[in-house]
Amino acid sequence: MAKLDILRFPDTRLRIRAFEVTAVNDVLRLFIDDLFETMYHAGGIGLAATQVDFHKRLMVIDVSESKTEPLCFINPVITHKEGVEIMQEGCLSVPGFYEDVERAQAITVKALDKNGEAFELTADDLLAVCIQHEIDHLDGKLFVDYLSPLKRGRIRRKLERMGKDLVNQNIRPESTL
Ligand code: GNR
Ligand code: NI
Repeated sequence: MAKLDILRFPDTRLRIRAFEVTAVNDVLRLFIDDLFETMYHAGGIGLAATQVDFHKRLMVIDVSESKTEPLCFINPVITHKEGVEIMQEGCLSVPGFYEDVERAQAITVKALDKNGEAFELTADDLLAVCIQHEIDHLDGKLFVDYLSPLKRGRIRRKLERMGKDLVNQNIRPESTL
């Protein structure tokens, strides 16, 4: 297992649109383990492969308090959206910043699990928001893209000014889960 480095906004590699996964094999499963390890270590509730500079459509989530409900989504597609919800979001690639974002309140998503088996899941509230946030990453999109250019610019400049070391050691978004 290995903990991977998380890219930070405004790194342009976060803008790459991830490719479909074509084979779910042992090599991919080892990488999925690394994604979980990286997410748990960073204190996040989700992590998309894009955030560790791996551009395949793959993401992991665990929104449980106990951190014992790992979910893995390969080639996820949202098939239904319902309602609207505003939630304060954070992102491991935008450490230390939390802003309100409007998304669908409930969704249905279909994907492959880590055994390559298709499944469908209906989710609402935090899990629904997290799934939408992670799929955005796979499309090269960040929650700051929903903010005003003024707010986004401020966040960008602050993150550019703060040292990478300071950010990685001291600021983690888990405080707003
Ligand atoms: O840890 C995270 N918390 C969070 C809170 C509200 C909405 C979305 C998220 S996802 C984020 C982890 C992350 O950056 N995933 O890409
Ligand atoms: Ni994120």
